[in-house]
Amino acid sequence: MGDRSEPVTAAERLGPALLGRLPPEVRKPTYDRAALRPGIAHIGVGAFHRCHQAEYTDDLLAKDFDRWGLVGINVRPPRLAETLGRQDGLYTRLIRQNDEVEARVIGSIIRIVDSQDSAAPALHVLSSPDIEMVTMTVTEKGYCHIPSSGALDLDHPDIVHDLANPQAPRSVPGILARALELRMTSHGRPVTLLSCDNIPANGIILGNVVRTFAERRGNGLLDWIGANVAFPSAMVDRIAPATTEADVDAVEERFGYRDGAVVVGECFRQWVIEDRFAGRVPRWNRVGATLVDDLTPFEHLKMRVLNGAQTTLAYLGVLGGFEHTFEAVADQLLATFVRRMLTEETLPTLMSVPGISPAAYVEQSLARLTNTAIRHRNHQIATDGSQKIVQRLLNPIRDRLAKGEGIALLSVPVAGWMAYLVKASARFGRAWQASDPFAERIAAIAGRIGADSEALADAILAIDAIFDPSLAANTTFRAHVTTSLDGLLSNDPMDSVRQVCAGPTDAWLKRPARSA
Ligand code: CS2
Repeated sequence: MGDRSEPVTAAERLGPALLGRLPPEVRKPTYDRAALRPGIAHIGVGAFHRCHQAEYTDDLLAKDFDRWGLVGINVRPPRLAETLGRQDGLYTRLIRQNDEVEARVIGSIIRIVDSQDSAAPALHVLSSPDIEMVTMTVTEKGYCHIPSSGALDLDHPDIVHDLANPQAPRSVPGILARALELRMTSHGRPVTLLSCDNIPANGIILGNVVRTFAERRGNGLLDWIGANVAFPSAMVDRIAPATTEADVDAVEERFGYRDGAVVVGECFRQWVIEDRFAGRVPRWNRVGATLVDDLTPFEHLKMRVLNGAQTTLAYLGVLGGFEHTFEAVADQLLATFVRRMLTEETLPTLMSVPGISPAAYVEQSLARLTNTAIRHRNHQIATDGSQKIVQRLLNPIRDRLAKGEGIALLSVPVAGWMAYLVKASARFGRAWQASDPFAERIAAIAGRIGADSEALADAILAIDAIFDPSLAANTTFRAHVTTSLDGLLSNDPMDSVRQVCAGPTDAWLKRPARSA
């Protein structure tokens, strides 16, 4: 990184005035930013959006200039005004592969809107006739759906609020339904709402939650949506961990300017979008995105393999004392476990994917996770596991059980998620702070039950918002989860991983459970 030549305070901040004076190794927008007009709105301007959809849009503007400027909206913290806002939407996107760094300033975000205190600023943008495409990365829990069924969670406090106050919504589904209502009653222009979150059939789930609101309005909104709004599903991929102070300092040390909105990602990127739109659409397919009729095989591949591996390494990694993914996958035991799980159990559940060899995809995914410059914390990936394990682990488990196939390996990270939340509870000494919508409920279960693994597993499996009752009742699944949880809560959690790796998995199931 070289020595810091000037104190931090002396460095100029990134902004339009600096664009002409950037160091030559930093790529910058080649198009006329001043000519851009708002066309796309994005909700949830985090590291992932800045590393993915905003970069694709920047590529498109460079290649095939059109007016598609992005308006970035946050309806939850952090506020954007102090970072991206001060920089006129400009930020540095670093691609890192071990010791190599590639830097580029992205120019596609032309306005930012902080709408954390009230939905009004977001509604103003989303209902504008200029906006024809709304993309979003609002995290899995932002959809306020029930993970096991995909339906809107009518007991969610924000949903209860929004159904009672539809004109001043708080939740993403409530905000979108209100924006559509405003569009219907003003200019009536069609729009595509494109989810870019890692939930299965994300377009269907988004459509479900928004339509549930519309139906209750009873003012023709549901029919208007049917005729004027598209909810395509999409699979998005690029590993882009939360930015750290060290990343911001690294840009300053290396390139000499201050950028409060730096993002760091890996080289790999992928975007597969269901070809079903309303209104005008940015031609992202001209810059690497793929349009398909059926997204399902792509999303299963990505969520079950890449995300399944990340989630497995995150829980087993934390339990084994590893901070980041790349450290967990460098451990021989965990690497062996995750490769066996993916090849023996996950791969056979995948549909054939046009143009991709699933076996090669597994190897490529594992290789991506070894990148030492991507410092993805296991605790970050472990966050909100209740919203992630259905698509990453439970769906492949369910598919295998339906065919009478073994699930000994895939059950281990499910128990890993349980052990992670149990160990975060007061009763188990608050080993770490866990963030998950079900953390409190599981802490209460742990407080009540203590160290009886079988009773713990029973009580957690009874949470039907996560575990479909027919899966929870399956005796094979229950037995594997209980045995794994018992091992993972022991003083040597890695020993149970070692055992399952050591031999034929059904022999492992016959091991007597450690007494609670
Ligand atoms: C990660 C994802 O935090 C997580 O849940 O598994 O953010 C993952 O890095 C992306 O889906 C990669 O495309």
